[in-house]
Amino acid sequence: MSSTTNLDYKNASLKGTITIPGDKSISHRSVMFGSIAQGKTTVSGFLLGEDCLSTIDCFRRLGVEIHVEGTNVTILSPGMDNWEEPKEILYTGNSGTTTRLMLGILSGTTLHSVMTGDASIGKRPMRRVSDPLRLMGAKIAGRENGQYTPLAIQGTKLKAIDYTMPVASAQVKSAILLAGLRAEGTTVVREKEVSRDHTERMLQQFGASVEVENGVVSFKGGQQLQATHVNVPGDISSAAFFLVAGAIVPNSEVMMKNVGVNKTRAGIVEVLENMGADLSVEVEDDKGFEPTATLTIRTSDLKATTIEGNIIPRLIDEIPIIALLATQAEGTTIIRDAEELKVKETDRITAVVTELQKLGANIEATDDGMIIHGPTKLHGANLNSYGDHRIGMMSAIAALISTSPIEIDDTDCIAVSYPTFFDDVKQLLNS
Ligand code: SPQ
Repeated sequence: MSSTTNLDYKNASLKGTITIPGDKSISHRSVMFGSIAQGKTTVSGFLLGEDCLSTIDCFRRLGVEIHVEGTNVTILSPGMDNWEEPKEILYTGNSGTTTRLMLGILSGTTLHSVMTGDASIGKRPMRRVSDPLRLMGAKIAGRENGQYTPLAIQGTKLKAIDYTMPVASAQVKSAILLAGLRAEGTTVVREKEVSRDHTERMLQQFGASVEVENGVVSFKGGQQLQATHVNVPGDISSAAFFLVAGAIVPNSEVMMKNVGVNKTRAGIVEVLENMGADLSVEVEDDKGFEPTATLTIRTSDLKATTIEGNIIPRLIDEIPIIALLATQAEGTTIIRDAEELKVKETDRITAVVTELQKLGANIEATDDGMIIHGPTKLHGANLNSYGDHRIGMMSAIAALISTSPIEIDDTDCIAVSYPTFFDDVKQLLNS
């Protein structure tokens, strides 16, 4: 347990423009792909969050030279086939994306490696990745037959599989596709509900040929990636906190430029629109590998909604902050089909419901989501982040509308995805 933060925002109002830091999912992948490709890859707009720094650290241990200057990153790689066998354990910190995608990448090398992360990573399921990788021939050992870290990987020759995803997960899909890079044959991944597609887009950006049709991704093994430049847009999952804040804090207007609005990530925009939020979306770039937009949100009269089915993977990380939004909407909001929340940095159904109840919200947990009756005035309390960045930020945004101060235990975890979060809150309050 670390830093406790006491937040006392009386009569808050948010005004101004903020720059949302780089997308976490794309930043991770830029380092992974830049390390796989031989030569020099440059990245701009990189997220300096702890999770992405863990990814950089892992690749440095594999002999990849990586320089970070502000949000610009230069990757000088000997290419995946020339990586060094790591002498130390690869430490993935709090990052599920690093752990699961690295598992796929390392499986197809000739190297022996061991990966581990923090206490939260030690509880997150890895069989969802190690099982399909083993079908490809991967040699992975770990606690409970490869379910939990530490994981030991003996790289080996892989063969392609045709895999139907049992859960909607971009991490599982990406791990299989990345293993498919060095597999013999064509790897096929079938999704019932489409999850974020940054891996498919970036494979193409690095010169690979990938087919995507009706939720089926096909990718021929043995392709060499070509080093390139990656421009990382602002992270919609981070923007989500200020989209909600702008909608629920009185007298507010918040503008965010250069936010990634890839359809497989932007479910929160649809939810805000369905709830009647005063939101404008001005598309800036829809030609590049990742589309971007300027988002402007103003204080809104909100009505309840139902969130279920195939939108869930497109907003899975935004559900904690959407739950707070729903406490301020007229009527009953239902969130279902979101059982994946239970295997994130913490059980996000239990954490969200417990913490919002402490503030006086009328919210109950269900097996696969939550039910929220609104609107309710929220009051102060002592909250726990459970070491989960998204729960920490949801709690801090709640403080902007609570009638008395909110104290949050362990806000250091916010640095995992949004190290400048409190600076941006301050900037909007002072504008
Ligand atoms: O990397 P990590 O710890 O798994 O991060 C989270 C988050 O809230 O930042 C989930 F806890 O985001 C995942 C997301 O939930 C990032 C991700 C990706 O980059 O591929 C995919 C999603 O996970 P999943 O399990 O649905 O594939």
